[in-house]
Amino acid sequence: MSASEPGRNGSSSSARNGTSNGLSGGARNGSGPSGGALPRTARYSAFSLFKHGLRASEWPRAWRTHPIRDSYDVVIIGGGVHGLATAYYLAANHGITNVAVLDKGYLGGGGSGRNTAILRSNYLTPEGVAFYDRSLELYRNLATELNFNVMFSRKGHLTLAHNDSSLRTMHWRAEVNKLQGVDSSVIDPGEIKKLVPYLDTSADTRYPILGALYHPPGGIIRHDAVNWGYARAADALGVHLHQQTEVVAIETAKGEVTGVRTAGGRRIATGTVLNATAGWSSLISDMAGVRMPVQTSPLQAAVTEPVRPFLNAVVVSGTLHVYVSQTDRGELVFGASVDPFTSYSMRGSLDFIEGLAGHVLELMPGLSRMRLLRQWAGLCDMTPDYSPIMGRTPGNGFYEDVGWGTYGFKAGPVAGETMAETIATGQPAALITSFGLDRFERGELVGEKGAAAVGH
Ligand code: PYC
Repeated sequence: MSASEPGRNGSSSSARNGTSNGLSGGARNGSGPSGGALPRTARYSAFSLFKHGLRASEWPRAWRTHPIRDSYDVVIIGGGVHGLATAYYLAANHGITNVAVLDKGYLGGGGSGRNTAILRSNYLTPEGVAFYDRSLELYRNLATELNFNVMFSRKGHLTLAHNDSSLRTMHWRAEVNKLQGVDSSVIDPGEIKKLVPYLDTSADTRYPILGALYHPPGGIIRHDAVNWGYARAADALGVHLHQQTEVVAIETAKGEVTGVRTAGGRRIATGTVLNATAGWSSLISDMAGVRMPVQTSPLQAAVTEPVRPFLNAVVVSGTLHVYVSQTDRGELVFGASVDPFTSYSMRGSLDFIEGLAGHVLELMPGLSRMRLLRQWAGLCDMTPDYSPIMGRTPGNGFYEDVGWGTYGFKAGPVAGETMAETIATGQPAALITSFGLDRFERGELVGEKGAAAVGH
């Protein structure tokens, strides 16, 4: 590729191959859009499945373990979808491969494996719509890009309105979406019933359904597969993934990041640290001396036994504080609003499950005999305006990709792509310029509360 040729996704080849940030980018290792060959990795295909079946041979491990190096160009704290995607795009788009992802637990064990895997881009602000729509586009092509079946299922997404004020917000969102080229419209109860026959759309319920924001491109995906797909692809490009490696300190000298320390007593030298954690993001930021306007609350979810496919769309009701979708295996996945207190607890509560069951039955009385299998919680870092905090902080070499509230999983790919560009070039990527920490000083908030699935 010549120096003047634009790279993929509009990133310049100077950003990809060398950086104004002093990070050593090189030629890309061969990964690429639309499933270019990933080095050192067995490609998954019908043929390789057949071959492995015939030989009864083991599949190679999806990613390797490595000794921790004394130094890396970039250290990413947090091995969820954001951290893994950033590592992947640093390597794939910018040729920066001397990268470590550190996680205090296991890859995808935090919010990335605890969310309800709903994808959508029907947000309220132009900035939010453009950002999440790029994520949806990346998600749509992810299976091919990563050569990993992430089970994206474009079911369509319905946000129900049970009163005039939410109907007004649905119209508002639909108009903002359309202006950004995103397919959303308000539909009436008759059309809703056709899409989801099991919904009680009659007028004599406690909260009659007046209409819905219908967003056909929305859907669900298999969240673990997304994490594993990015981990495998990042590993294949040379990124080191270190699980059970908790960061306990970030070292700085004269305002510049110089390294991190792990709970195991290791010092890792680096000039660039990305905080891609959820739940503990404000504690990690504190280590670099950066205060975050973030409060952490649990968000609970639950899953039922599998039943035959009957639910053709993701259904959300803000008034009843519930969302529900059916996985390809047939389970119903439910969630609600964040718990009304701050906490780091990831346990489910009886109170939640009782409220959830009552609300689900108001929407779909036919589900009264379904049995719940499991419930759990994840941690949501809520910001004052429900938009994330992304980009470089005043501490040189310290980057933030935090404050995702209840939107984090949806944003994984685009957060990875834009943070990789921001780190590689030293300039905020165009899609994240509104999400900097300094917006709180300037009072230029990006209010996305109105696009929350349910009231929080
Ligand atoms: O914003 O669609 C959403 C959502 C669903 C669950 C958590 N957030």
